Amino acid sequence: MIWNEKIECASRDEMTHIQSENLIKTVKRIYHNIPSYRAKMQEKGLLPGDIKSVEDLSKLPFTNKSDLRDNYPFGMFSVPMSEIVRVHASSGTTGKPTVVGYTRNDLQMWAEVVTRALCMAGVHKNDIVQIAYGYGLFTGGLGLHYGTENLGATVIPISGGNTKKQIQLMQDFGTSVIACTPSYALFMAEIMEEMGIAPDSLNLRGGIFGAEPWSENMRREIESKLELKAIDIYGLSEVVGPGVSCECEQQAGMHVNEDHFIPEIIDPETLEPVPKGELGELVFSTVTKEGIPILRYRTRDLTRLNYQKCTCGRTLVRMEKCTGRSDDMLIIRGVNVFPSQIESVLLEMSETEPHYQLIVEREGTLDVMKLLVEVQEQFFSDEIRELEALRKKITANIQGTLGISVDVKLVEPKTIERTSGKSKRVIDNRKI
Ligand code: DLL
Repeated sequence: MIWNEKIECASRDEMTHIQSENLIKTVKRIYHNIPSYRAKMQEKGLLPGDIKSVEDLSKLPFTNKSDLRDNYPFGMFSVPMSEIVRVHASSGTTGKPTVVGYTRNDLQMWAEVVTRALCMAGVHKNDIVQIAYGYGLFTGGLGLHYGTENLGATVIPISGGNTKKQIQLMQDFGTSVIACTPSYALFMAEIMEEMGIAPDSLNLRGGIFGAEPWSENMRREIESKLELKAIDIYGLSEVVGPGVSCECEQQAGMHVNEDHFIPEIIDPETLEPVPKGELGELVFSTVTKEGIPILRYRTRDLTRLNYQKCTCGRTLVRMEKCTGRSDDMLIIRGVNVFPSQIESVLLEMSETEPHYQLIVEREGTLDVMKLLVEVQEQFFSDEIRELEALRKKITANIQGTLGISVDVKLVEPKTIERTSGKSKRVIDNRKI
């Protein structure tokens, strides 16, 4: 089902028209209400009247995560606090969290885009949706919650963690759709196996997975272990939360709700837009938000855009699965390394689990990369020779893919920390 056919199947001309009208309003709103962004526009000699359509988007200055931090907590809000009905925040890795505020209209818009996303994923009114994203300041839980209610499906608001109970409720309530991070989905599959519960004894048919990067291999693993269709959902708190984009049942890119969030792809070095279809950093401008409208927000996520009409009938532009972030990309001895590449190698090997931790140290002037890898139970042996052979095999496979050496250490199954939220795959101890 397509939730809002008029918008989701609009022609490019219609979409550009809607975007341009709302962009003009948003630029005015921001210029008049957010002093820090006004100052950036003034620096460039720009007045709101200079922005006449989406064609002019690239004239505008960027917004960075640091702008939100510098204006902590509410300095980027464009309405009085009496209009704000909810706040969320994202913790980030360092410093103060970034805080976002929603007006009543914003919450309605957010519910609408999440509902569209769920329909894209093939969820319908009769589904029972277990929401195992964290509820709280994180946008995952409440974001999915209101979108699911708006669709009319049944919500189980269990939040993250308490894995055995999650599985028990799946059994007892007949959960048909699970929403959580992909790494938590894999963890649940592991616990299910331990509990002796076969996936076909459950009613699960769909999974709405996002909030962290995951590979196509990981998708296949989750789909086969949980016997469901795994759908990728994307979003970030600064833009709205989950529902910025989502895959449809074709699993061929995530449709961006571009009547609300206009995407651009830029070269993260030159900051210039890249030619259509090329890989680069994703930038968003929100054009309907009231609480905290944001122009040209640099997501640091790397992807490309596809403007072709999808076989599902939607014309909303699609973004490819994010291959990583321009800033979690590790540069090790001059080589760009994405944690997702390592994950892919491990998933291709039958002896290993996709649970790993990458520890980067600097010894003298040299970067050293240590990789802890969990070995599958049946391959974990007392024979040093066997383990050493396996270690060498993993090392060779990783080196073959990344082009740099890595010090692999095998660890016992289930020893790398699991979380119900975003997994922490990389520990970078270098002081650069
Ligand atoms: O993670 C919102 C969300 C919740 C999305 C639930 C999907 C499901 P933040 O905590 O602000 O918001 O983190 C945003 O997470 O810039 C990406 O780097 C990453 N991310 C989110 N979804 C995906 C995805 C939520 N599907 C940051 N694939 C983003 C890859 C993702 N990365």
